[in-house]
Amino acid sequence: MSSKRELIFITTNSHKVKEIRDFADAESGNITIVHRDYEYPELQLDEIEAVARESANYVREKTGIEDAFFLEDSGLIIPALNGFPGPFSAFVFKTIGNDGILNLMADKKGEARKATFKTVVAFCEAPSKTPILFVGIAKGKIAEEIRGCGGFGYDPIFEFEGAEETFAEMSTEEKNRVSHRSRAFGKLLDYIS
Ligand code: ITT
Repeated sequence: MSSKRELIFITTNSHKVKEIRDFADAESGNITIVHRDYEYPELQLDEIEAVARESANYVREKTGIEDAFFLEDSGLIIPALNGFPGPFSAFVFKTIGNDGILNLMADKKGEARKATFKTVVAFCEAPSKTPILFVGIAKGKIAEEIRGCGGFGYDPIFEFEGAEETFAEMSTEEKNRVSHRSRAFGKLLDYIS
């Protein structure tokens, strides 16, 4: 008989599932990630925390899900662009993409290229409980050009601080060692263990 605990992860993004599964296997071995590909509306709120929390509330109410689940909202924050694209990262990626971000950053040098990835995991333990949030960040900078073909989304333009490579030039294992997502999810693993 297996003593593994199942944890439902609600996302439409298969790359997120791979990263979370790999991290859970490496860190715990006791957690089975069950992927539910449920699409909920991309809420346009000012904070990534609010998007994660309200998305979890939406899923809880709309689906009537009884089991514990989590979802997460992530974004790229560029201080030199006043925090853009932040909570609007999904829309911005679909519209202007990595080339558009590089164009907006064309005149930014040195410190002005700093950027932060942020993930907020929202965990619902039971239908009657409000979501608990776990935040993870990864600091780095916007690369001068698109590099690498691993990862997804903004990975080809994000260089983790102190690293030569973009996230797209790293393996999943390497990205998981330092990423915003693994840091946020690691806090959830600590909470439930
Ligand atoms: P779900 O909401 O269904 O989970 P999504 O892809 O819409 O999937 P987000 O809203 O959290 O996920 O992502 C916002 C944008 O940021 C989206 O364009 C992603 O591709 C991008 N993104 C999120 N995490 C990333 C990461 O680790 N590396 C690079 N880009 C990322």
